Amino acid sequence: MSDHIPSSHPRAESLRVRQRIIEGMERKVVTRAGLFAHGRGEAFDYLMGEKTLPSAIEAMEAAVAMMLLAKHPVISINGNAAALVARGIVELGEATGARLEVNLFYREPGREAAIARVLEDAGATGLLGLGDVPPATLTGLESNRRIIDPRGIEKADVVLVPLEDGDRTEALRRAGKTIIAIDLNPMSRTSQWAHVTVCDNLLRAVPRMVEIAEAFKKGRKKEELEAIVARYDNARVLSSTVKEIIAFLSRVAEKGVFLELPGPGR
Ligand code: PTJ
Repeated sequence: MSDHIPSSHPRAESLRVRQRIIEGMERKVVTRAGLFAHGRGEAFDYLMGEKTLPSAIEAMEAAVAMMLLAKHPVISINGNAAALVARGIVELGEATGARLEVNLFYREPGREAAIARVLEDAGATGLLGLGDVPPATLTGLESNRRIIDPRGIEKADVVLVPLEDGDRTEALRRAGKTIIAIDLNPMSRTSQWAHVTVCDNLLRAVPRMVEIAEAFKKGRKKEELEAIVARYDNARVLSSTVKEIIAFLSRVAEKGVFLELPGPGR
């Protein structure tokens, strides 16, 4: 089907990404609501010019520093994340020492296995959240996301939640975890509840965070990582994100036309 997207199409990359989500849905990796979530993300990406904003880089550096300093970092994975950035997530886990846990909002028969397959094909080992041990429960949450792995999210000190529901971010935070979110919408409940919000497209943010992790491991001492975390303030960074979006939109408003969006990748 993606063969039908001509590479000369001005939005070819965006259409290919959309196709990955659709194919993910056909293979049960992505849930139907994941299509809406993706469309919402696309709209916010437009509003930031489909580019990584400076505030997102600051958030990524704090996020990576937190993950490298953590005792039990975990990356929580849902359908959209697996369909879009499976390999990147595996690399981020390797680069930061984080374990990978499948955690779904919409638990439908076959989905966990389909997501596990995609991740394992991308090189994942030791996946958590697959029901091979009795699960633990996150208190204060009624959705399926309350079902967590006792070896993973339950004992984690830092949890990265790419594309998340606000109520679980809140519940995880109340459970004493440090939460890192990747979410294109700076106003979502997840963005507002997280300790660190990377307001960027998963497609750009995850590979960039892998690069940052590799660079930090080579070039930064523990105290330097601690200093990055200590000076980070999510409210200030989210406020910068909104100002950067407004500045971009003001430039578009001045020009009247703007046909130079690069596409969702890098
Ligand atoms: O796979 P499941 O069953 O766990 O379900 C996953 C979805 C995504 C359906 C579920 O978590 C959901 O309904 O999420 P929401 O509440 O729609 O929130 C999705 C958020 O992710 C929105 O704020 C979007 O703007 C944002 N988003 C969508 N695509 C991307 C994104 N953020 C970063 N990168 C993206 N590519």
